[in-house]
Amino acid sequence: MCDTCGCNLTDANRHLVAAEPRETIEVLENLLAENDLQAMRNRARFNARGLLAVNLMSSPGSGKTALLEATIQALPPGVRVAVIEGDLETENDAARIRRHGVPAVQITTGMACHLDAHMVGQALQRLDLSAIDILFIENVGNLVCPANFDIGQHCNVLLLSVTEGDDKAAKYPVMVRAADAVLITKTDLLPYIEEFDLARAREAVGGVRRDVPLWEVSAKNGKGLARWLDWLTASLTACRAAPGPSYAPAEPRARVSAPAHASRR
Ligand SMILES: Nc1nc2c(ncn2[C@@H]2O[C@H](COP(=O)(O)OP(=O)(O)OP(=O)(O)O)[C@@H](O)[C@H]2O)c(=O)[nH]1
Ligand SMILES: [Mg+2]
Repeated sequence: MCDTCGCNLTDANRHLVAAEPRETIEVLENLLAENDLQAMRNRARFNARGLLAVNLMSSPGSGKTALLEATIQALPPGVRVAVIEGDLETENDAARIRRHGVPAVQITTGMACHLDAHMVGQALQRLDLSAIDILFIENVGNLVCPANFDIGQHCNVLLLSVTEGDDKAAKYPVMVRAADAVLITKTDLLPYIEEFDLARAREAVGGVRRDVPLWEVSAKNGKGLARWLDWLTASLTACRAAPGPSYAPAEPRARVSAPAHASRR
């Protein structure tokens, strides 16, 4: 499906890759290297402004936009927020965010199943970064590819909803490995979905990463949001305490590590 990350391989074109694997790998490596360079530029811009960039990842419909809407309403006054929305098509999610009086830029990726650093770099030109404390980037709904592309974010937040089943962390471990925090969403539906076992869901996450902070939240009834908001505001403080304009990660793909407070939870 995706134009750039290699997941567009099909039975019809697989022989091309098999015939020339080295060239294919080289092309993909070059694309990733270019992406990483742009991601560093994005991150340098964020650091120059002292803003925290949070990348939200999940499968389609897990509640990323709903969580953002609830977060916008619940954040302390004075924390200025903007959102970059990624979807294959439509302005729907950006429109939902703008209804809360928050600036939102919609990226429509067409065929691409993840955001890349160049897309985000272009979207940044439509935002006043000096007027933002936390920039949320809602990635395209997909439980694989978004984890592979650095877009300049400081932290990755993975959403797993109770409607998806409790085994997703085990089946899609790449996402868990990339996550700085995991949220189990739509917990207000737990009484109606007997098959979902919270303990099993936690075990599935813990089986991949023991140290990742994990909370249950409901955007609908607001339960669990307080811990998420605490983590966000503490992450903003930690991010601002890091070196500013001249900051650049030692390794191109390295993210600013999860704030120290996060791993203690
Ligand atoms: N009951 C309940 N429904 C929720 C909750 N969060 C989201 N939903 C519903 O789930 C559906 C999908 O929510 P979205 O916020 O659009 O999900 P998304 O992850 O942004 O979806 P994409 O952008 O398409 O990937 C909507 O009908 C929401 O109203 C929740 O906490 N509880
Ligand atoms: Mg959405």
